[in-house]
Amino acid sequence: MSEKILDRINKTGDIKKIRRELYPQLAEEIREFMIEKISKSGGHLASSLGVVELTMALHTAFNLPKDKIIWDVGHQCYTHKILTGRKDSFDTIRSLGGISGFPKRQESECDAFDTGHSSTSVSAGLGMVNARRLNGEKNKIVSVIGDGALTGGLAYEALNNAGQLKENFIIILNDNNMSISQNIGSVSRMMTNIRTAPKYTDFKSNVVSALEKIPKVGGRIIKKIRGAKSTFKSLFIPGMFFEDMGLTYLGPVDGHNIDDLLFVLEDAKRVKGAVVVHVMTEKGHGYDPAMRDPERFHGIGKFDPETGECLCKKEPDYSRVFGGIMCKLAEKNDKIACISAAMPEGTGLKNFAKRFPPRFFDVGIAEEHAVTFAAGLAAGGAKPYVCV
Ligand SMILES: Cc1ncc(C[n+]2csc(CCOP(=O)(O)OP(=O)(O)O)c2C)c(N)n1
Repeated sequence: MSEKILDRINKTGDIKKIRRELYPQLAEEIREFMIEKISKSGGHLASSLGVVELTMALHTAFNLPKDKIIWDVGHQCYTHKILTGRKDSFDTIRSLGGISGFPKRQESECDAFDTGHSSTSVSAGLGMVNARRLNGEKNKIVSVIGDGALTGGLAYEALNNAGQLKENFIIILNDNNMSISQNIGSVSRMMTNIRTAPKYTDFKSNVVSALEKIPKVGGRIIKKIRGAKSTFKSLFIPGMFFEDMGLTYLGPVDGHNIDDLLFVLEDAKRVKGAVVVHVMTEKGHGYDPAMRDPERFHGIGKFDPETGECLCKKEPDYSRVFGGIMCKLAEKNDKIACISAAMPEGTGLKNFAKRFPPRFFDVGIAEEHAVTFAAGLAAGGAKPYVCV
């Protein structure tokens, strides 16, 4: 049997010793490892499978633990744990006394921030950037936030604040077009527009390389183009929304292509101020059952790694009982409405949503908004239940 590259990954920084052409094989081995382990313990598999290459690129481009990576929610951190000396503890993941399924500072000096709740990473990262200045340090700070987490208001409060920043702060937008379920709302629609827009980056580099060939004049035109932000860029820049907030936007970039990721990360390091790197990933990437049903594999119990079939008992849980009762109540009372903050499945309300669509509201990962929205519904005579 040929030697596994993953056998050479035992502590933080080991990935940097692996030859670049072996990275795709390493990514495959990490996925195999993760699927095998999580099939026995259960866990957040689909999100972690989606960021294997992104995590490898981050660990190559940055120096941990000096540089800091803040994982939003933290459920996508399995590759990060594998690359930071915790591979051999994976048999204990999510069990009493074992390693956590989320980043934990007490577990590793490479876990920069304890997470769990969504949409906090930009605030936490911005705080660290300011602490860095106060301490006179020079390390890099990277927040990784999903498109689902970007439906949470807290993220915008932080982006609004970050727009004024004069020093480097890298925000990776991990866009897989999914929250736990389908992502909702206009931010999600905006992302789709960005994804389908003509590739600004390709266009830009084509124009620049064509102009560079023009002696003398070319350089001057390039400078002008780079300066003409609002007029020229708005025509082609998909991330104008971020640029208008005072952040630099780079991307979109293929999140499963490590060379492209490394290239854009080097660019991001040079930006003076906050920079959003828009990375496109696929939830569940590399494992057919998870790619077919990323929602089921978001947080899954024990399963058969060959088929992806669930091995857990189908006993009714609290959420399912609750969902059933809400349906019964709603049959009798047409004022009853349910509001979920991106958790229709987790709150047992999928069936309610299907049966009473006008009375079901998925408001995105936005609990504060959900509660105030419910107060508004109640003022209008409805009987709202906020389910988080
Ligand atoms: C405040 C809060 N509300 C709800 C959740 C439940 N939750 C965990 S992950 C997740 C979806 C996150 O989507 P995204 O950020 O796009 O990451 P992905 O799973 O797609 O990688 C949700 C709603 C949470 N962790 N925190």
